Amino acid sequence: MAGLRAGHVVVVVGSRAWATLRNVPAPRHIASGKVREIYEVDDERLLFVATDRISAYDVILNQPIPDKGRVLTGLSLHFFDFLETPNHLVGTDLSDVPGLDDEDLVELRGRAMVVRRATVIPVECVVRGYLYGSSWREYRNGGGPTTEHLPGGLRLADRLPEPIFTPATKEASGHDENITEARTRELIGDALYGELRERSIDIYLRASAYAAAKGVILADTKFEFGFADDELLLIDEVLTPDSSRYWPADQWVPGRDVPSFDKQYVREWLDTTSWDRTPPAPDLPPEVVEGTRARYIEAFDRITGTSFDSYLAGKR
Ligand code: PZK
Repeated sequence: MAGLRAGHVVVVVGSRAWATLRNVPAPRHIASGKVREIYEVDDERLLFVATDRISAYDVILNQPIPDKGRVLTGLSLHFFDFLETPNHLVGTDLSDVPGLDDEDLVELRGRAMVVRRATVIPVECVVRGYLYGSSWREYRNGGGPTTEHLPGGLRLADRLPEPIFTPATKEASGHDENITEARTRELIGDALYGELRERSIDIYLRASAYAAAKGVILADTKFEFGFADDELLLIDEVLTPDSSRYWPADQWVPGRDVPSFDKQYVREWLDTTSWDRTPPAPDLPPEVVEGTRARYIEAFDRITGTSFDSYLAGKR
């Protein structure tokens, strides 16, 4: 949130307070992800913010996609509600978050969640129902951590006999590294491994059945969990297009690449340029920004069965 600045004071002219309206320091910035930011609210709570930044081919593009962060936050809220599994969401009311001015509230509308502070478990809980991405590359190249429990003879994008739990660790490089079941058990212990696998696969099964009813395949997804007061909570964003691979069901052909719901449009434009996929990316023309935004909103409407406009209308 560029815009959270400390040190403003209320200016009183006559009996009227105007202006700048920040009589409390701005929330302290805690962490930046590629496309998300976290701020401190108090000892127990954080402000989780989804920005409009977008990455493609692992590079952050120069142009934000207006409302992308609101679409992703709306999808996370939708699935926290649908799943009814213990999670970190406290709410979206920002009126009792100290240090936000009117400008911040406008910027944050629909894109911020107040969440419970948790101790983050250092394992990304990936569930895969289809063979794609890094798992397909491991499989094709003779096997790796994610393929140790798979049968032979599978093709790219094949549906797996049953969903598999394929944890990864966040590396300093920013890339996730797939790790074996044995390595995961060493890192977090057998008891927690069993709980995370069961929770993750259960959530995947329910979310993928939900998506299938809307004509959407949830190919794979990544969850994070944390502990708060000894309770195991689902944290982070959930089942968004940034944390999940969503495919239009009618575009799925085993053996072929499948276009991603949200990013295919911008990737196809990038592929028309001579860009070598190293930073910086080429500037997106306005019509590509607008077309990408439309795809995110279409994904929201299709997956939630509601409208993004009605979601926003409900946020203040
Ligand atoms: C937490 N991240 C990932 C990094 C981001 C997000 N409920 C929580 N309690 C404590 N810590 C976190 C959470 C959550 N969610 C998540 N880092 C810390 C991350 C950078 C930017 F937006």
